[in-house]
Amino acid sequence: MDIKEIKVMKKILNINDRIADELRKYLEEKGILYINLMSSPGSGKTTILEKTAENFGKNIFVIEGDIQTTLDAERVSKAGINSFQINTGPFGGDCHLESGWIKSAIEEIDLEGIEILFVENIGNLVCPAEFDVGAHINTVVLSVTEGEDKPLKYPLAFRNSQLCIISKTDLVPYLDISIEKIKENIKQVNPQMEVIELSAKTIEGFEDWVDYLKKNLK
Ligand SMILES: Nc1nc2c(ncn2[C@@H]2O[C@H](COP(=O)(O)OP(=O)(O)O)[C@@H](O)[C@H]2O)c(=O)[nH]1
Ligand SMILES: [Mg+2]
Repeated sequence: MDIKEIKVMKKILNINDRIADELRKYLEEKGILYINLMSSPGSGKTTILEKTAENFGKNIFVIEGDIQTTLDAERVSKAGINSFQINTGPFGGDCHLESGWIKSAIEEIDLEGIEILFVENIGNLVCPAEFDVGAHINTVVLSVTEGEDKPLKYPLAFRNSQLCIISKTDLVPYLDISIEKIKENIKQVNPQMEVIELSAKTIEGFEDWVDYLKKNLK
């Protein structure tokens, strides 16, 4: 029996990656920091954005990605942040955002005076990590309720990101979980990854996040 083998030696730059590179450069030139927030549903992304408006400032813009509803856009809008909602539901319900969709959104929004553009990616710890949206910083939000093993079980999101926010730290006393163990597991997957621990409820650790943003402004 003949077995045919195709060896893919080099990743061919696909359209998504090409647009992602263009976006990264475009926002760099405009002096706007571009951050992609990825996580499983409910880890606290939208709450972090609401509290970022309070603690960093309102000169930020959020592109919200969801399969259905404009609920998150409404929440950040109540917090005083301008936003743009992308829903994938009407187009097949994709579980991630692609760079072309972000580009189309950016063409429609006014980024004058904006210091940071956030993408709140669709809640899913798998698919969004496979699609470069052109962000300067990919961030994984991992809440303490999700368990210590998630960096090991979902390594791509951690490998393709520069920052991990360990969220909901106010809940640690009620859980059988060690933040040190989570950090060890992150290190195993991505030794370079920066880690910030915070609670968006009590605001403990939030100044580290605000400092991180200020340090990385373009
Ligand atoms: N105890 C606690 N709850 C939080 C914290 N951050 C978010 N939550 C709650 O977690 C739930 C999901 O948060 P949300 O921001 O919608 O998560 P998202 O799906 O990642 O955007 C909400 O009920 C929030 O009130 C936190 O720091 N501590
Ligand atoms: Mg959300």
